[in-house]
Amino acid sequence: MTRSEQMPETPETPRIDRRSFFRLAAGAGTASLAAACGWDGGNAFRPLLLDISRVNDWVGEKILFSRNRLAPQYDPSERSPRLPSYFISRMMPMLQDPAAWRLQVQGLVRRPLLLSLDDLQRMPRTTYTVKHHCVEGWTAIATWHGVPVSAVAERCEPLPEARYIRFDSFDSGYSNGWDLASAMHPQTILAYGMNDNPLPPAHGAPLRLYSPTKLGYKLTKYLVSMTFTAPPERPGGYWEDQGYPWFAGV
Ligand SMILES: Nc1nc2c(c(=O)[nH]1)N[C@H]1C(S)=C(S)[C@@H](COP(=O)(O)O)O[C@H]1N2
Ligand SMILES: [Mo]
Repeated sequence: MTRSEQMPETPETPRIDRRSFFRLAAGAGTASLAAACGWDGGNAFRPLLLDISRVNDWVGEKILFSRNRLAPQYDPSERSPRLPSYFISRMMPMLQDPAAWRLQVQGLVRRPLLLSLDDLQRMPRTTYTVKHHCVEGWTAIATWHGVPVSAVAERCEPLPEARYIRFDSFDSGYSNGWDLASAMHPQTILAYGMNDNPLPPAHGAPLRLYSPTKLGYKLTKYLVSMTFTAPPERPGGYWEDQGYPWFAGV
């Protein structure tokens, strides 16, 4: 992995005026919106990608978000030969005692849970081969294996007032806030496997959030807990707090 892939992304302040907001948003689904802008996930479009995500934040929350819109899947033969790894820490975050690791499910739930990796692997399993979009400009196709977040929600029984989930990691304070609808999307999973193998340390072992409908920085690696919250406590996130789009749909 190259040095630059590990360097923190520089926060930018993307600008998009209200008129282009409306022009871009009019009548377009989020996928065709990206297509209409000529975005193919290529390297040259980083600022554009950020702008599209900004627009999607608004489009996604206010008009077009559909919990059933599925991201395209690929054949395993289309996997990228190498999946770049990205983490903010200087050293790869590793657990001292992996056997003692548990996922804590807490907050506004009827049944708080403490789940081992075995527990998670015994729950409903989803596998998909999808494209990852990092806001820095790289994309990569990989296969992910895990349990849908919705299956965990079914077990912990969120209270009616729960609207968000905060995902926390053991990677020096990296976290992300998600709206409940995005978290309940069928392709939002807690992944413990990648490309038919256990999740490698570089990609968030033992457990990371994954979704092909969000930009990479929403996908919390090195998970330790998920906490259900209610408004006005919308949980922020490592990049979100520095001005990156909170909804961050692709
Ligand atoms: N804990 C933690 N999760 C993280 C990050 C991080 O630095 N720390 N980086 C995010 C970013 S910007 C991206 S693109 C993806 C990268 O996932 P990968 O390393 O498996 O390719 O993880 C996301 N999740
Ligand atoms: Mo990223």
